[in-house]
Amino acid sequence: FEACITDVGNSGLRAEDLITGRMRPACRDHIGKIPIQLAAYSGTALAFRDRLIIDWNKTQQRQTFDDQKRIYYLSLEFLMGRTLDNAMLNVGLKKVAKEGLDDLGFRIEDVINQEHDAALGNGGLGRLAACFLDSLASLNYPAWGYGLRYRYGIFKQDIENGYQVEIPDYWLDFNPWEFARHDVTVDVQFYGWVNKHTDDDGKQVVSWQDGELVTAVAYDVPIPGYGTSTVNNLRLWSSKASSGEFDFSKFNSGDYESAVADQQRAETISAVLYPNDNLERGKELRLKQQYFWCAASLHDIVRRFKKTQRKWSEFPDQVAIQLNDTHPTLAIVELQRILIDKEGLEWDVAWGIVTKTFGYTNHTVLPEALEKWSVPLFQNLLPRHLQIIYDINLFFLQGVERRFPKDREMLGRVSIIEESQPKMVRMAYLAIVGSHKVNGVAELHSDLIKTTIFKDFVKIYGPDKFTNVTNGITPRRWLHQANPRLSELIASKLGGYDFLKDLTLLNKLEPFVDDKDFKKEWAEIKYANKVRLAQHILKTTGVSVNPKALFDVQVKRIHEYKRQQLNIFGVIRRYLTIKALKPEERKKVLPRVSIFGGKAAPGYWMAKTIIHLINKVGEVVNNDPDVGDLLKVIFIEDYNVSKAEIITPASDISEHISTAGTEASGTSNMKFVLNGGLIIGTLDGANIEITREIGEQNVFLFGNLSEDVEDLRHNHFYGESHVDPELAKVFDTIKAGTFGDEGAFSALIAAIAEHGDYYLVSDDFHSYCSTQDLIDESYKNQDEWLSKSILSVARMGFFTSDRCINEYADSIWNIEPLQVKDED
Ligand code: 26W
Repeated sequence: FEACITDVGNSGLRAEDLITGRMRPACRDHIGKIPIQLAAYSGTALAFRDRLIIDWNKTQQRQTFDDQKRIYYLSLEFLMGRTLDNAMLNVGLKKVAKEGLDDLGFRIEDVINQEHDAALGNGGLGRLAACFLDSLASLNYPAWGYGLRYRYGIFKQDIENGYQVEIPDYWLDFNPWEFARHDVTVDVQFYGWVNKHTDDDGKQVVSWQDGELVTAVAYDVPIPGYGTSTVNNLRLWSSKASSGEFDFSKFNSGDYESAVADQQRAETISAVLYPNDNLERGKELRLKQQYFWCAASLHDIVRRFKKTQRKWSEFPDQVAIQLNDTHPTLAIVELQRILIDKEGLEWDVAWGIVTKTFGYTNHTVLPEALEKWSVPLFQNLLPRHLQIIYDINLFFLQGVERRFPKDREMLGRVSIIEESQPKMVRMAYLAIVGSHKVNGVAELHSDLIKTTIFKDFVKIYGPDKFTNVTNGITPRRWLHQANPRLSELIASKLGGYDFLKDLTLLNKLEPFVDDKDFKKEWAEIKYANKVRLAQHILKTTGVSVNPKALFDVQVKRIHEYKRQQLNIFGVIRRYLTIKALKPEERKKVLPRVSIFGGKAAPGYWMAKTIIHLINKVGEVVNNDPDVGDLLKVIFIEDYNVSKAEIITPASDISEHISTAGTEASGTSNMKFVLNGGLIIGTLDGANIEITREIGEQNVFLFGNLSEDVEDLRHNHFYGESHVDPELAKVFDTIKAGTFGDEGAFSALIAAIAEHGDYYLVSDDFHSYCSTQDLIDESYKNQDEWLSKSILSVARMGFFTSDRCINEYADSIWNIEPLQVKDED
């Protein structure tokens, strides 16, 4: 593959030639010898990249010259997906490229599809970071993203005999969107010991000595904005053995193997993205990744600040750092360390600067996801940081004690150090103490963190430190790119594409809700999107689905709290209902295709069991002649960003059915509604705000409320047996071996029937099923359904990540956009 690209380069074929069609005959011959679509992709990508570089340089110069406050977004995950289509949109020459490629005999879609997804993330948190980068650039904010350049992104998922199999995702063979900056490196220290001594002036000096060094090398990725020439920077760090570290003595003495092993150990740090979503496992390599990335980023930020020769007190006026969950919390400690150990500031002065600089976003209340690191692990890997954490904790607890002298238990509850065996560092508490603002990602979630996991901190700091910024999505990728025909139809009514920059303009669609022709086109577009998905399903699974059926989609990470098991149990009930009907009664049944997709963490056995059950149900249902087209069950392999771009526009109903109080926000709910799909959901996360915006009559809500969840759980243990009778029938069917070896699914059933049903599957089952029945009825009235779809889209303006970024900028970062003048 690499050779092909080199061939393109050696052939003298200029990237621009591919686009404009001015290809010399010699090149035409040459290109015939290599995988032609790849050559077309690389040529097109390089051409657009050339254009981006110019604006990228200008933007960086402008931001340096202007020297305004910048926002640095620290995230261990950036789930970018593909870049070419987005680059074409933002550069604004997609039409030219399309025509050029057409002339050369290429379809632009095929060329776009050549690109490997940049899948440096697990799910919601990583994709949110990618949407934020898009909005920051589109709104001209001086912003940098900082992350890790994993050699392997999230694994590729194969399904074999109904089981998930993980394949490594090596994605860097040819990546035209990154620029190695071998001139930008940082040496990062690990292990070693702390030396405290008094210098000649009687001042205490602390230094961290020995241990090992690993070098961080910067790779820069341009982030173009839409409708502006701003191109921001995403800097990803890659690890390699430090040149000081590569042990030439070993090498020369013939100990070649161990010299190479050292090198590999260094490279391991940025080798692979941890595939756990919402589960903390406490692995040393993960802590190494976190420190490596925080230290390199902080060093870079401080280096940039120092060039301006400002006083340290101005640091928070120049720098805002946002922590995307607790993963980058060490950045707080690292900045304090730099200021006191290296720059010689007094503790209190330094700490004042640190707390004004950081903001922390919480993305989950699940207890198993809250990061804790064992003190002995810390002591070994980052001895100086552990001391600083102890000091932060000491001063914090002293303050708490003064304020709440009577509450003896408070200290133990809020301590950054948990007094367990072994002791643990509670990263969320450290993040709160070290930040000036803490935010949740949807209203309910922000309320929940204030009343549950962070309740004591609200008492200590007062409510103003805690705020809400409801998530959003970029309409450029999730409407215009994913659903070009819908975007075009909207633009035709709104008089242009301004809505892609100001999504509230969508409300101008409301008057068209009774426009017959408009509705017809709206329906045709949905149908065409369903046909496209049906083709994908046929190609990848061999199952033919009827695009006229209701498409019911649940795509997201597989997790018990997201309740794909509730969905598949509902599907089994539907299957049993159809089977029990007489042939003439079956004619009245509305055909449905239940579509699932998503990855399970490799070590999450229960999630893997759910995938297995979905596939086994599919095998039986899809081949049952009694059922035919009335029900199909599909599991789409390897769900990722580019598949989401095909799936999202094709749904009639999508499912957002987490146990109330468990899904912090959800963002796919927003994507589906923005594409004219309706949703079935619980009163959880952003579903609540979506309902408020688009109107209750346009959402299918069901299930228990978050305030009742605790009591219900309690009842499961102390009340009588609770399995819903309809659900019990489903369990009996599974136990009878209808879907193969019943033993394979016994744990899934036991979790509900015997082990307390933590996620309230049985409690919500009845309400879920009757709401699904209501959906069938509603879908039969297509005219009304279309009205709901149009009205919903018209009222989705709030959920753009542009609004969200403006809220962060105003209420947390205190930064202004940097206006781009025409002559720039
Ligand atoms: C330490 C392991 C780990 C890894 C990832 C713990 C937690 C995470 C993430 C915080 C999980 C995540 O992606 N959370 C999702 O964040 C989205 C963006 O805010 C929300 O929309 C989702 O509701 C939330 O589950």
